[in-house]
Amino acid sequence: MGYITPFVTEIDFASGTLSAPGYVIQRKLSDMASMYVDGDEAARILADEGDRLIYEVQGVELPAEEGQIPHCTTRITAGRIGAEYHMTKGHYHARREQGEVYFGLSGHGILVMQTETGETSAQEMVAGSAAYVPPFWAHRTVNAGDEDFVFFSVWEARAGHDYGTIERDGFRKLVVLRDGAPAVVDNPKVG
Ligand code: PAN
Ligand code: ZN
Repeated sequence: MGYITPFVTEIDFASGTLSAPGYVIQRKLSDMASMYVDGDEAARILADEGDRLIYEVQGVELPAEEGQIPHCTTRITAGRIGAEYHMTKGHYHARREQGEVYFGLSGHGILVMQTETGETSAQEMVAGSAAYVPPFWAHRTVNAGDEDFVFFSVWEARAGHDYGTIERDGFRKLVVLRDGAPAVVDNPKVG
């Protein structure tokens, strides 16, 4: 195993900014337009308003080896594509038996999860919420508020990320604005 000396990272809870990020990833609407249920509205925004930042990830760089514990922040911007709130791409872990912990730092989110056998779950997250993503559950976070939603994630280094299954099949549940509030509804495009 790679030898790592101990270190501390300072995190700004409001923005998710790390004092010394090993990497920063930005996901824009153009990176994930096809994941929103209202594809026409995603295309209209890209054409009329230009691209927009949906979320940013800042993490520490660690070797992808047994025993290492990667961790990062995610900041999802506030906004919607049609009725659907800004969200992450979402994924299964490539090694399905690996779980994860999320910890809310600021704002209001909904953690949407599902299994390959058809179960679904949607958990509210605010500052101070520690959410458990059990093994075998795909996970996506949604900003259900009107300010940034920021959370911290901790997982095992060999979990790996399988984005392809969600890109192909989608999530069964969507988080949309309905009657003035966020609502978790069935995805009409997933049978
Ligand atoms: C999280 C996510 C992060 C971004 O750290 O990777 O929130 O979401 P996507 O990976 O779906 O783009 C995590 O679940 N890591 O395993
Ligand atoms: Zn994960």
